[in-house]
Amino acid sequence: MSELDEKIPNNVGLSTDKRLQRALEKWQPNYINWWKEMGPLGHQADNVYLRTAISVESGGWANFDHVKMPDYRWGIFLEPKTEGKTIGFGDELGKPVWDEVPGEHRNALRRLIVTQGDTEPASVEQQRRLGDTAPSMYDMRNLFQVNVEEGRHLWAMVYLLHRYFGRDGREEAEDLLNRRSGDDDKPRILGAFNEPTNHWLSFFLFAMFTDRDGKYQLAALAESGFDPLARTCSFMLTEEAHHLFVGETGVGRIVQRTCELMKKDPNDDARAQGGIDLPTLQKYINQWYSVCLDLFGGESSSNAADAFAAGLKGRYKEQSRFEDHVCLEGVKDMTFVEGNKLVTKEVAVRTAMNEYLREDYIVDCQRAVDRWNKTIESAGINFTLKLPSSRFHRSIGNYAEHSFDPEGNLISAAEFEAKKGEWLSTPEDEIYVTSIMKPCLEPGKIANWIAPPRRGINGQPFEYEYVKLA
Ligand code: BYC
Ligand code: FE
Ligand code: FE
Repeated sequence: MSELDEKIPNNVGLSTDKRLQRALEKWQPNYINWWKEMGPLGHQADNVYLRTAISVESGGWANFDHVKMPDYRWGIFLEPKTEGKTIGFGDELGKPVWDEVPGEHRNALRRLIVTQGDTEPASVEQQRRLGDTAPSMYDMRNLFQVNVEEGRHLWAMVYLLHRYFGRDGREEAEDLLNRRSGDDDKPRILGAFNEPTNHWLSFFLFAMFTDRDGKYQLAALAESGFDPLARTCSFMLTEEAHHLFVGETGVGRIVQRTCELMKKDPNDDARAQGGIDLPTLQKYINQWYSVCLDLFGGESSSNAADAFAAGLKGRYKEQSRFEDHVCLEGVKDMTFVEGNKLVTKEVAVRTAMNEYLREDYIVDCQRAVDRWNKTIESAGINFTLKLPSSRFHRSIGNYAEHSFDPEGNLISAAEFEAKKGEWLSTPEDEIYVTSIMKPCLEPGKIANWIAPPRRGINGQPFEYEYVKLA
């Protein structure tokens, strides 16, 4: 193995691709500078029990060791190529997949890749201050694992830009290091990636809802007729599973602990016991879920129709779940606001592609909520967590300019303002939740507001020293 391949693990022939090497040689130091400036604050010298992908073979992408995050080996991996693969949907169905960027789709593809790439460093920026308030060493390690892998996902998109898009690709790759989450002048591209994530409740909901959007978007791009994009996204999905696990079980552990605290309290008041009460959790669910629904774009979208027609972005599990991959016939009923009423109209199937993806996402979210509710039920507590209507609190698409209650009823802006504090987290909730985020950094110990996990990472016990603080 060459020294370069050792430094940047890859299966893209980096050591023999001089052009790619030159592009990466320029970009990599800027990436490291970005990581040191915007990555986990105050924990760059810690030794963290991290999983590093060093090959795509089974086992090769899950190597565990204590490493300092700036020394993490960010690699470039594509799912191995399948010979004879054909485009799976759209106008070019059945033609061979593209190994290079087709000229007529260059701009659309670059835009998809840049939009995807932008989310990865954004999430690291959003989470950079969380290390100091980790509820346990186990959780701190999971946060940093997610962070380095989001860093690798940025590498994945930058590889595509460098390898397939020439000069403007290199410029876009630089810009991915220059935008900043929440910055007024140069914000990240998509809404949810500029939202503050100031405490671990928001972190877990982010990993639950926002990373889950990532799963669906990556799965849609994994169907792409542009084969390098499809293969890159397929491999990213193997890492994504852990992020979703962190989010879903993180919220699940909060629910469990809240139930325990309620039972301890004479008035069933989890807050009085220093925990996160279920109504507050519901508000944060409403907040993060609605912001993440926006990430799927408008319900009716000509951009989405064009991307499908061109064979660039498919549906979730396009190959295994659908028979008609052309979608020129048929319509989907969709709800619009007209005057002061909700009306149902038919939309061409291709134009509804964002909505189909969002619907699959919603089913997946509901499955997780049902599991949390089982915990509440088992504790004998009468409370049900709910996903709000997909019309509630939206900033993109059919419902953006209107107000809805969590059940999806159209209401006036004044009514929404009056009820907002019951439905979405308030500044007071933020202050309270932030106030209970006391770090708990002794191996085996856990903060009061969350239950410990059932098991540790990679067969290690919960008490394992997942992070050796510098
Ligand atoms: N915020 O036709 P429309 C992840 C814009 S997460 C702000 O309805 P379209 C991760 C849109 O650009 C996965 N602007 O939607 C998770 C368009 O602008 P123009 C991220 C928005 O074009 C956790 C206009 O509104 N991956 O990986 O179909 C941690 C109308 O758009 C938003 C991807 O998103 C928004 N939320 O766009 C780390 C995949 N939504 O044309 C990582 C790549 C829409 O009027 N992106 N706009 O200027 C795409 O597939 C699509 O671009 C979108 C939908 C999903 C964003
Ligand atoms: Fe990612
Ligand atoms: Fe992720």
